[in-house]
Amino acid sequence: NGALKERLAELIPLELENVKRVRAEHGKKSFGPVVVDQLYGGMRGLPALIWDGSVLDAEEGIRFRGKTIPEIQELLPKAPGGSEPLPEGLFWLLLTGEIPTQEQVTELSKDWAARSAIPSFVEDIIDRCPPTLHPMSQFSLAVTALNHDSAFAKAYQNGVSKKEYWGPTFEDSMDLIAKLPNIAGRIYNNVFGQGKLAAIDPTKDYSHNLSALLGFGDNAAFVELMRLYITIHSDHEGGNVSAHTGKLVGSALSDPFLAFAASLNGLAGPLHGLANQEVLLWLTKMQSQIGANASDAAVKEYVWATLKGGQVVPGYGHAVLRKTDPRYTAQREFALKHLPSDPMFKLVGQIYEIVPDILLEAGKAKNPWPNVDAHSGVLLTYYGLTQMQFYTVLFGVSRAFGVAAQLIWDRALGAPLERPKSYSTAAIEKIFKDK
Ligand code: CMX
Repeated sequence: NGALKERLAELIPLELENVKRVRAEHGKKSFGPVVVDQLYGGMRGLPALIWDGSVLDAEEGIRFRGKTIPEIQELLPKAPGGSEPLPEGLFWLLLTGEIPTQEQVTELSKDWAARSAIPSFVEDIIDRCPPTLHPMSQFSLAVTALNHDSAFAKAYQNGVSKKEYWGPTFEDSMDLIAKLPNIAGRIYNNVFGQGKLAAIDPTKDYSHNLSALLGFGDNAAFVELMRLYITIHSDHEGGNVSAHTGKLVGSALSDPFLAFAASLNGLAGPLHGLANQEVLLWLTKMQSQIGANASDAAVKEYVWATLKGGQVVPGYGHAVLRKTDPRYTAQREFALKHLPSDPMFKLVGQIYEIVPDILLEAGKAKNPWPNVDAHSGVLLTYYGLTQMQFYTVLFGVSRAFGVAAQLIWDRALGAPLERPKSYSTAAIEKIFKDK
C-alpha cells in the first residue's frame, strides 16, 4: 500500500486548505430555491452532498475526476497484452485525481492480493446460507461480518484523534476491496456449486483473480470484460442509492465494512443495481414469448405489454441522465469488438432502436435512453456466466471502489454526521398557510 497511502498523506493537507478556500469564497452562496415538490419527489436535483471521485452530467454522463470513460480507457495502465483499463488504476485516480504509473498499479494489485484472505468464520457464514438466499443478501452479510477486524472500529475504541481517522479508514477500505473477490467467489460457489475455489494468485491483477474465482481465469476475454466492467461500474457520483447510503452510514463513524454493507443493501433494489438481473430476466422472457430473431413489430408489442402491465422497462431511464449512458456505450463497443454476431447482443441492439421511441410516446419517463444495466448481463451471459441472480454482486464489487474512495476522503476532511431536515405534510401546510 505504501505509495498510494504516502501520496494521499501528501494530498490531504493541500485539500484541507483547498476546501477551506472554497468555503471562504463560496460558502454562503445559494444554489437557488428548494421547492416542496423536491421533498416529495425523491430529492431530485437537490444539491446536498460533496463527492470528489466523480461528477455526473445529465447530457454527457459520468466523469471520473474530470475524465470521461473513453479518456480513462486511453490513459489508465493496462494489463500486459490487455487493452481495457485496470480498475487498480481507477481506484488510484478516484483517490488522488492522478493517473498512476504501471508500476504503481502493479504494486496495488500485489497489495490487494496480499490482503485478500477472508476470516474462516466469514467463510462459514457464506457456506451456511441456503442457496435460495439471494446472492446480494449473502454478500451483505459477509461484508457486515468483516467489521470484526475493522482497524477503524479498533482505533476508535482506543481513542484515536479525529485527525487520524483517515489512516485506519484507508486500511479498512483497502482490505474491503481486496477481500471482495474471495467473498464473491465463495457466494458463487455456494449458490451455483461450481466446484473447488481457485486461490488468489499474487502475481495476477484484481480482475484476473476475481475471474479465476468464478471459474473464468483461463478466459482472457472475460478477464478483459471484468477490467472494463469494474472500472465503469465503480462510481456514479454521490447521490445514487448505494453511494449515498455508504456515505450516510459512514458519517455516523460506522466503519467502512458496515457502511459498504449498507450500500450493498441499496444496490440490491430493482430500481438500482438489481436492474441488471431484471434486464436479463426480461430479455429471456421476451425470447421465450416471441422467439429469437423476432420482428420489430413483435418486440414493440412486448415492450408495450410491459408498460401496460404497470411495469418498468428495466435498463432504461435514469434519475439524472438524459442521454444514452456512456457506460452502456462502452459495453456496446466491447460487444462490437468481441461478440458482434451474438443473437442476444443483436436483440439488445434491436431494443435500443425501439424502446426510446415507445417510452417517449408513453410520455412518462424523463429519460427514454438505456442505462448501464441494459447491457451488462448480455456480455456476462455470452461468456457463460449465465446465473443472472449473481450479476448485482459484480456491480457491488465494483461499487466498493467509489464508495471506499469517498469514505477515506470524508474521514480525511472531517465530514460531519449527515442529518438533513424532514417535515410532515401537516408541517408543510402549516409553514406555507399564509405564504
Ligand atoms: N420504464 C417504464 N416507466 C419508466 C421508466 C422505464 N424504464 N423509467 C421511468 N419510468 C416512469 C417512472 O416509473 C415514473 O412513473 P410514475 O410517474 O408512474 O411514478 C415516470 O416514468 C417518471 O420517472 P422519471 O422521473 O423518469 O424517473 P425516476 O428518476 O423517478 O427513476 C429510474 C429513475 C432509473 C428508477 C427509472 O427510470 C426506472 O425505473 N428505470 C427502470 C429500472 C432501471 O433500469 N434501473 C437502473 C438504473 C441504473 C442503476 O441504478 O443501476
